[in-house]
Amino acid sequence: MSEKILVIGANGQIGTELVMALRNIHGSDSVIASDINDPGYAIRHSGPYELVNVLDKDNLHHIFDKHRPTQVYLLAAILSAVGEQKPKIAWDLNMTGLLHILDFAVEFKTAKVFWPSSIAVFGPNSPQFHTPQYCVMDPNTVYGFSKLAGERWCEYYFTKHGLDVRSIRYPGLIGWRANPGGGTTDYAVHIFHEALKKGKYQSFLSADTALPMMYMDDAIRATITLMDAPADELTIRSGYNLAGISFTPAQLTAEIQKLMPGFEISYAENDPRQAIADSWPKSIDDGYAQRDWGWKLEYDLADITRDMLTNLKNMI
Ligand code: AKB
Repeated sequence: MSEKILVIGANGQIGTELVMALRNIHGSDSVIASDINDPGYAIRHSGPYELVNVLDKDNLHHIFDKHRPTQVYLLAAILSAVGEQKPKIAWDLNMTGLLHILDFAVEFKTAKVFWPSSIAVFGPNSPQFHTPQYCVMDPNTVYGFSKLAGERWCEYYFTKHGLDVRSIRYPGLIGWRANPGGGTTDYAVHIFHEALKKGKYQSFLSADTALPMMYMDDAIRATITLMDAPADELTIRSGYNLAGISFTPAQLTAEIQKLMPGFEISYAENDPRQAIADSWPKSIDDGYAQRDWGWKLEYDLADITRDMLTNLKNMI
């Protein structure tokens, strides 16, 4: 069957890379990029594009009717740090947007839906190390509990409506093609830009704040692998834990300094993102992803650092 894939939130950190990866696999005309804002050059000139506000139900219905997508990736969301500044808006976008997509996917018989969850579904009473798939989950950010509620909706639509929804609890994502927007893990991208521009960086997280992170190439590969996996091999319809690698700002700094010995780091105090990071796991157990769809990480911290600096050098 030839695919018609709709990616909503195509201009974001994941969307920018996922659209291009999907167009390489399925052909440009099969992947419709969409976002609330105009796309960047690469997306606009490599295939079809629609302006879509996921909260505009009538327009979204029209887009589903027009394209009849076989797969939908819903990536439009407000992340953890901005979510704390605009809690009601974040809840509305993250929840109402998801419910629109789930309803239209049922109505138009969309074969598969992907929706990103996050390590933010865990909270201060979740186990902090090797956090398992199933454990206490008491997220204390709006983003975190919108992701946890969203996972419950995804599993509910799978059970009640037979909708093939798939999801990953992404760690912090690091990539050079697009910037993250409004997250707590964003420091791990900003640090590379500032290292190359100014030779120094002030981290908004403390030196010893360990968080699970993943290189974008691994994250895109994980997403596509999960979406290609046989449905009957998937045992989780909420969101799969994905571990990535865990490191602190101090460890990332040391890795950058191996390639840029003069790079300097300082640490801000009292940044509100510190409390968010402190409520999240330090490392994750992703045994279910390994077992169900053969997940295996490729990029370690040294690989990420080398790749980021090499690619960003040509852009900055
Ligand atoms: C954030 O920091 O909010 C995101 C996430 C971990 O989901 N990158």
